[in-house]
Amino acid sequence: MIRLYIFPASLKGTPNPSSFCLKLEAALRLAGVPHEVCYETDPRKAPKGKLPFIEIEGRRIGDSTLVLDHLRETLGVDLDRGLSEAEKAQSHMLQRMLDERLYWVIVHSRWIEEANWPTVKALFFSGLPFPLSAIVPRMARKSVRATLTAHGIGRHTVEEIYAFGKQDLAAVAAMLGDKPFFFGDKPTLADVSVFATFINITGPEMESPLKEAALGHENLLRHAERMGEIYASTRQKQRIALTLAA
Ligand SMILES: N[C@@H](CCC(=O)N[C@@H](CS)C(=O)NCC(=O)O)C(=O)O
Repeated sequence: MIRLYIFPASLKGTPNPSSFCLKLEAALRLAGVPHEVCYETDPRKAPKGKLPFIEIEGRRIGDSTLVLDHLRETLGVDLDRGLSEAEKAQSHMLQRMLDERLYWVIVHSRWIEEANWPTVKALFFSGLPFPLSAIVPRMARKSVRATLTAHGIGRHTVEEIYAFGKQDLAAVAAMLGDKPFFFGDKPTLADVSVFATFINITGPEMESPLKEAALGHENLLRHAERMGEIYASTRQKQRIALTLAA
C-alpha cells in the first residue's frame, strides 16, 4: 500500500492548502491507485524538505512530479495515456507554468499580502506556545520573503507580481476555451493540476487581485466545479472499497 504524506485539510475552501499535495492526492484518486493518506505538518520530515511525498515498498519519494514519474514507470499509472506527443508537451508546459510561476504568485498573495497574513499565521502556527508563537511565524515569513527574492518574483512590484499571475490565468483560460477538459472528454493530469492550483486561489477566504482575476474566468470556475465533483466522487468510491474490504 502506498502511503501519501500531505498537509492536513486545514484551510476552509480548499481540500488541501498546498496545490502540490492536492494535485498528487487527486491524481492518485483519479487513477484509482489504492493509497493511505497520512497527514504531516512538518515538511522537514519529507525527503526533500517539502510536501507531498510517498512511502512505497519502504522507500520515500519526494516531489509530486517525481512521484508520478515513478508510479508511471513502475506501476503503469498514467492519467495521460492516449494523449498525443504534442498534447503531452502542452500539458508539460502548462504544469511547469502553474508550478514554477503561478504558485509563487499564490505564495506572495498568502504570505506577503498584509490582509491575508493573519490567516496563514493561524493556519501554520496556531499551536505554538509563547514565546515561540511570537518568534517562529515572524522568522518563517522572513524566510518566505527571502525565498521569493531568491526565486526572482519577489524583486518585482506588487502590481507586476499580480500582472504575471493574471497573464498566467488568462493563458490557462484561453487554453481550456469551452472544452470540458483540456484534452478530450476525460480529465488528464493537466486538469488535475489546474484544479489543484485554481481552487487554492479561489476557495480560501483570502482576498487578492489574483483571486479577483481568477473569479473572472467563468470557464475555469466551471472546470473547477466539474473536477471538484470528480475528486469528491472518487473519495466516496474509495471509502466504499475500504468498507467492502473490512
Ligand atoms: N516541486 C515540489 C513542490 C512542493 C512544495 O513546494 N511544497 C510546499 C507546500 S505547497 C512545501 O512543502 N513547503 C515547505 C517549505 O518550503 O518549507 C512538488 O511538486 O512536490
